[in-house]
Amino acid sequence: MTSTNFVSPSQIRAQFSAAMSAMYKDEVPLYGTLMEMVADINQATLQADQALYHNLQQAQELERLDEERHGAIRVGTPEELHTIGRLFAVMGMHPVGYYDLSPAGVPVHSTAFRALHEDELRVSPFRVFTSLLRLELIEDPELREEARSILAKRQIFSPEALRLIAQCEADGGLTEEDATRFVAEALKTFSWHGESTVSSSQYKDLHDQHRLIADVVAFKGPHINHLTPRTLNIDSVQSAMPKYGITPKAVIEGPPTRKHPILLRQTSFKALNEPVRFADQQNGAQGSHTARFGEIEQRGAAVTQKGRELYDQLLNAARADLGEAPAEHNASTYTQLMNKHFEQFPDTLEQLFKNDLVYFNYLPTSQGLAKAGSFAAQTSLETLIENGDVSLSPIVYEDFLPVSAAGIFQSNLGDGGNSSYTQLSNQEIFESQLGQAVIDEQQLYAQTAKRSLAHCLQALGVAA
Ligand code: OOG
Ligand code: NI
Repeated sequence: MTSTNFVSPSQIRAQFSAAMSAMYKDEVPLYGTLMEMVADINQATLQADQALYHNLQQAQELERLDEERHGAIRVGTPEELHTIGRLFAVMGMHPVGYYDLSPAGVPVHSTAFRALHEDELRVSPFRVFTSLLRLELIEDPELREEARSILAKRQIFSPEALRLIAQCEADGGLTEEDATRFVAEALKTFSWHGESTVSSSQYKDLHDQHRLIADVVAFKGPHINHLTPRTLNIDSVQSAMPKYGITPKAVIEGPPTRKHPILLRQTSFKALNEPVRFADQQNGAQGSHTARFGEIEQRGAAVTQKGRELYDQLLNAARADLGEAPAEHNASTYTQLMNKHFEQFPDTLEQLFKNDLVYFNYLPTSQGLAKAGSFAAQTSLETLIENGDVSLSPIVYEDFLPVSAAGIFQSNLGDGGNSSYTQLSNQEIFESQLGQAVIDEQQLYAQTAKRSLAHCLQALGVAA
C-alpha cells in the first residue's frame, strides 16, 4: 500500500471533531442550545463589526469558526494517558504544554492535544484538554489502593481502536475506509456510561475524597465532560445565557474585555445531574453523578513570553487585590480590578508589536504589493508597517490557561474539595508517563510568525 492512499491526519481530526459534536449533542441536549446561541451571537457580532469580518476573512479564519471547539477528558492511569497520546497522534494531535492544577486543589495534571502547524489548524483546530488523575494525592492509603485496583481492571479502548492505532503507526497512515472505522471506534472511548463500575458506597468514599476522583474512577471510561464552541463575543454570551435558560458561572475566566483580545476568555455553566446505576443497585434503583457541563470560549492573540509574564503579573495583582477567589458576591469588584490592572497591557496593534507582546501574522497590503520589487534592500519590518505596506494580524491562541482551567474545574465540581495540594509540580513524571516531552507552545507561535514573515517579505521582494 502506498502512502497516496492515506487520508491526512487533519482530515481524520476534522471527521472526529464532527462525530464528537454529534455524539455530545445527543448525550447532552443543552449543548445543542449552546451551539445555537454561539452561532446567533457570532453572526450578530460579524454583522455589527465589518472590520472584524474583514480581518477574519483575510486571516482565513471565518471557515474554521463554526468548526471550532475543544473538549476535555480525565484519564486514570499512566497507561491510559500513553495510549490516548497514540490515539490522538493518528489525528495529528500532539501534546502541547503542561498544566499543573494541584496548587488550585484539583488533583490532576494536564496537557492539550492539538495540531501544531497553521495549515493543519486551518483544517481543524480541534483540541482536547487531557488530565491525568494523581492518585498519589489521595490521602487515605486504603482508598488510594482501592482506586488503583479499580482502574487497573478497566480497558478504555476497544480492541479495534487499538488495532487501528497500531496499524497506523506501522504503515504511516490510514486509508479512508480505515479512518472512518477508526473514528467510530475512537468515539467509544469518550462516550458516556450510565452504569458505574463501583458500588454506591465505594462511589461515596471516592466522592468524599474529591468529586473528581469519583468521576474518573467510578466509570468505564473517560467520558468527554464538555465540548466548547468558540464565540467572537463572550460578554454577549455571558449576558445572553439566562435568556436561553442557562445560568453562567459568576465571572468570565481570563483577561478582561479588550479592543484586541488576547489569550483565552471562558465561561461555563454547572454540571448536569445525571442518573447513574451503581454496581450494587437492582433494576429501578438509581443514583446520580455530576460531571458534564457546558463551556464557551473566546480566543484572542497568542502572547509572547514577555506578554505572558505581563498577563500573569496583572492577573495575580488583580486577584491579590480581591483577596479571595472570584465568586458571585464579588464579581463586579473583580471585573473592576481586572480592568484597572490591565490598563497596563497595551491595546493597540502598534503598541503590542512595538513592545513585543503578541505574535503576529504579517500580511502584505495591496499598497505594498503594488510596490513589490521596488523596496530598498534593507527596508525594515517596522518601516513597512509604518508605511502601510504590511499589516499586522494577531496569531490566534490555541492553548489553555492554568488559572482559568482551575476556575472552570472548581465552578463545576462545586465546593468541598481540598483548597490546595502542597506536592510539587511534576512535569518530568507526567512526560515519562505520556512517553514523550510536551511541546513548548511559545516555540510553535514563534515558528508560525517566522514563516508568515518570510512569506510576506518574499511577496514584497524584500530580503529577510
Ligand atoms: C477541564 C477543565 C479545564 C478549560 O477549558 O480550561 C478546561 C476538565 O474539567 O476536565 O476545560
Ligand atoms: Ni474547557
